[in-house]
Amino acid sequence: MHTAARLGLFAAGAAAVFTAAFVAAPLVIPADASAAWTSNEDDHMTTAEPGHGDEHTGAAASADDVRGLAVSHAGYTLTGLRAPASPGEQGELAFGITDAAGAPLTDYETSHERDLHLIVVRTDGAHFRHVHPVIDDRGEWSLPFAFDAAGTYRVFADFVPAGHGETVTLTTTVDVAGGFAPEPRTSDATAATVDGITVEVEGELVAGAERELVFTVTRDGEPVTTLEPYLGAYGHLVALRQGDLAYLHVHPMGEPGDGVAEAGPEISFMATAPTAGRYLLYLDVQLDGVVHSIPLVLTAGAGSTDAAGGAAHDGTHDDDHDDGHDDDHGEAGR
Ligand SMILES: [Cu+2]
Repeated sequence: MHTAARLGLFAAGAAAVFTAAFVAAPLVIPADASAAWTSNEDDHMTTAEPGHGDEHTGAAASADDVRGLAVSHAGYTLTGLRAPASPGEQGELAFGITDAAGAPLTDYETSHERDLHLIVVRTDGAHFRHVHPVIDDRGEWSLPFAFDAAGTYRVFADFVPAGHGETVTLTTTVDVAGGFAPEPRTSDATAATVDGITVEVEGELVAGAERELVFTVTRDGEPVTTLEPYLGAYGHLVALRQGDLAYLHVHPMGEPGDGVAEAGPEISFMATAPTAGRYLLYLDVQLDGVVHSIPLVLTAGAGSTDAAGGAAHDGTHDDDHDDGHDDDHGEAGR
């Protein structure tokens, strides 16, 4: 998918070489960052970098890498979502995808070993689920489902329509009744432990540039080297932009059996953050037949001038994040 675009972005990002050391991104991004994503109060001149297409605006750059903001895209529409209405209610999550003619879409291309990937996450980033519904002969996708907490959830359907050749990510919301206790992600989290499995991430996210993120998996302090293939890789990474939960372009480096990718303790992904700001990462790994989702949080620094709507904070360099912005992410430096 988007091979040309991806290569182009990779070339743009190649100017700044990936460094293993985690660099704390010092930008202060307010919780309501939507304004900051489209404008910038800095009085620096926007400086176009040689070699970057001048017409390649932030909007164009973002369009390649931001998905999952619309219920309808490229003629495909997510319709008829049904879900349990309250926490603890055992029910079914079901929906359909229609094509441009309004007919149910029944032909899909397998991607990452499935015809459709479904992500369900509460809007504060909590209660992430990555599941795989099954389709019936009328084109309705469904799976048994129960919410474990109240709140508003975003549902993402990620799929490749047969003959379309590109991934489509559609989204809708579902409200689950009851008392809602928000769990906002107010700081970066470069390490987390779930089910006794600890994951630590190294690498940085930079607006408009592809970067490698390396995740190290340990259990009881010991490196895990027995990760099992899951969805065609040794891990699956979902990255969402805090604020609008835009769905990022992420792809694993290598696959089981390629002679390069190893079954841990390190697994790598290439990720492109469309804009500066905080991102919610969810790494799925499979161990002993069980899939575990580990949530992490990273802040992307402002990158090249053709990202973030041309809102470069300093046109003279891409790699220096220590430019005097207050740093409220002290824990990010590990
Ligand atoms: Cu999936």
